[in-house]
Amino acid sequence: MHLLVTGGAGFIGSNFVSQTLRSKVHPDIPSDVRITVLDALTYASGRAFIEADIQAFPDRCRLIQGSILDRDLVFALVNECDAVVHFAAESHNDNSLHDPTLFVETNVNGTLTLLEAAREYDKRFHHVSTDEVYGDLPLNDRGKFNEASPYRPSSPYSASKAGADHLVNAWVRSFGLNATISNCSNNYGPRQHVEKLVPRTITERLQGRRPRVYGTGANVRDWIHVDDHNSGIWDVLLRGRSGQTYLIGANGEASNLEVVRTINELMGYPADDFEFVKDRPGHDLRYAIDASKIEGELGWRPRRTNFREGLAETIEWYKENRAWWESEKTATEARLSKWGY
Ligand code: NAD
Ligand code: TDX
Repeated sequence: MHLLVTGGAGFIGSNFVSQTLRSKVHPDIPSDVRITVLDALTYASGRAFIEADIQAFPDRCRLIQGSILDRDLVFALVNECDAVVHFAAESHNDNSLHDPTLFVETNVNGTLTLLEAAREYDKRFHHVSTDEVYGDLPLNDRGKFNEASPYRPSSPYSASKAGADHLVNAWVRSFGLNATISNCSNNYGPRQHVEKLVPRTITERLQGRRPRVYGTGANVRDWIHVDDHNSGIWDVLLRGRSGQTYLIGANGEASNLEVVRTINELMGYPADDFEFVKDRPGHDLRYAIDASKIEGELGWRPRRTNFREGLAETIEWYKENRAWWESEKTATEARLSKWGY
């Protein structure tokens, strides 16, 4: 099996590539799977992770630096592979509020280019999406998103991901493309860019500053370890039905205050040693996933459900990998502080 993994140098994609080559996260990964990573290597990527994989598996992994918007390149690479796993995206909500055009170009037009290539060469296509396409849920409520939830995206980022989802479904219906979508909740784990809540909080502490909480900190996210997300992607890739959407989530609801307090405690600081900063415009209140479809139909189960333990491991990873994130940290903090965060 030859996979074309777009965005395979990013947070979730690079974990997917590394774990797949080592036959981890899922028991049914074909032992001869080969991977071509197509990644533009933007600020959010970790080239070093893929280079290490290429060194460990020179016959099974390669990296093509290029854009999913490059039609000739995309068509050539899709033609060579058996299936596309599409992670590539601009992924940060705050950035999307400041440069929406880039998000629409990458997330919508980039997906369109890939879909056209998959249609031309009749390839299996899996689109990695987010629960944010469904907007948000009320705080202090027990309701959850499921596959029938209406699309109601709030930010330019989530609107661009919603647009891409609609394109995928239209290519199934209109052209008979063999395609699936997974919409996952907030991931955490190693290799996530320092602009996101968990790594930002950890690395602020490691550089001697206090974490920042947007608004009141009451907003709830449904946390899942990146390995559990990737095991779900493998289930959908191997056994998902074309035209179907599968929601992936691990019952990991926590408010931002709870996340920051837990990281503070795990790192030896008083729980409430953080600063409140301004709120994100249009800030989604709460996400929560009902994963019963992927559990019932495909037998997927999350394994890394102890969030405190997962956070402790993630903290260790950031302590041991300063060289990777420190180079991005200064620029990221300059950007976020300019916006009042
Ligand atoms: P990320 O920002 O860490 O990585 C994105 C990768 O895409 C980077 O390596 C970047 O270089 C690459 N990329 C960007 N533009 C490109 C282009 N034009 N051509 C080729 N490559 C390009 O993102 P992530 O957190 O790993 O998210 C991966 C996917 O999963 C995204 O589609 C995102 O919407 C989705 N998702 C993320 C989460 C989460 O919590 N992080 C949750 C649900 C879904
Ligand atoms: O310093 C911070 N303080 C803070 O309170 C940061 C960086 C964030 N926050 C808040 C904003 C959100 O309520 O924490 C929450 C999480 O923020 P992000 O890490 O920016 O993630 P979010 O906006 O929830 O989106 C993430 O999950 C869904 C990913 O970035 C998306 O790619 C994914 O689709």
